Amino acid sequence: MRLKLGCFFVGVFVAALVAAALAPIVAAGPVTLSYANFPPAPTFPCVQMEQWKKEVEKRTGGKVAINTYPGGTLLGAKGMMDGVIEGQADIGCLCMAYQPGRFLITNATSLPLGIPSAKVGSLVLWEIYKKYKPKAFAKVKVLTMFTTAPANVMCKKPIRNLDDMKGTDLRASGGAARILKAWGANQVGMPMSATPESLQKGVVQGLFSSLEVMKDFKFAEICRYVTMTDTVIYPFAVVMNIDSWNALPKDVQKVMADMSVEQAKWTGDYMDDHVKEANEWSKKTHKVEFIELPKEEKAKWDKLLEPITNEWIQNAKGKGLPAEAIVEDIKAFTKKYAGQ
Ligand code: DTR
Repeated sequence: MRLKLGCFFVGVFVAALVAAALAPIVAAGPVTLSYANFPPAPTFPCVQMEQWKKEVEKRTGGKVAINTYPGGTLLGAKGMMDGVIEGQADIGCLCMAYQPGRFLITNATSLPLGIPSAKVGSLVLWEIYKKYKPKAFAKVKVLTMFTTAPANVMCKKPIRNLDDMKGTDLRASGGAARILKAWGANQVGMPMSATPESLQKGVVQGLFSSLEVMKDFKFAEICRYVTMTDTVIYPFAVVMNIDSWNALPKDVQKVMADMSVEQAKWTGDYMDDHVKEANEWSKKTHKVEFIELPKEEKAKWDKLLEPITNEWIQNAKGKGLPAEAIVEDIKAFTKKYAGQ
């Protein structure tokens, strides 16, 4: 009896200890994560961020709460990767074109290789990431990747041929910058988030990007002409601080990892649909003229882009990368996904 009573007290004591140890965990509620993004809330990188947040919170049954920071309120366009590595945000969304040398492999998807849509681009990019596991991402957990729809020229003046293009101040970043130079424009580099002010102030006359920005940034109010080139996509990545990732419960990690491709596809679909909607809106609301280049003219534009892929191959080879294989893979994956 005495022994039993002793055991009872020891049991109560141990239970109390365990309860005390667990109390802060239970009381702390869900794991809270910060998610930084550089452009304003209505733009597509932030729309996909909100979609991901909603799904993760739902699928983890409230175990995780994500606080989103659009508009560069936590980290800006160029500081995103390092900010996440340093833990200033748990998660961050970055446009790889803004640091072309740093993301050499994944930026190969923005070579003029004929990726026809954001959906195809996003799936191709994810395949390339998975296959080559670039060192640039060694210090983070990559949650997903996606791309824009192909880029076109938006301008204050009509651009109908290469002569119109010559010397025009146009904004673009990364691989797309090289393209504008090939066409004879005066390329000005800056992140998308800096573009509205530059257009307002007349620093640039237009820009080269996917067309959803005509609506999301209201560029159609200023740029009344679009020249259709459907040239290259811009790749994006969503990365997570490695310590924040390692601290997550395994089942939460699984929810996020399982969403990688799904999120890439969702974003691609959203982007492709949204471009169509933005084009209709631009025509209707601001009478924007969409200029289709005649066949012979388009052939001239395309010819000027031919050396670009070769240049990239030479540069990447010099850095010890299997450059030709990467380009061939991008073409093969594009064929696979465009055919579906
Ligand atoms: N085309 C790239 C990336 C881009 C396209 N749409 C948006 C919206 C918000 C931020 C970036 C982008 C660019 O020109 O920067």
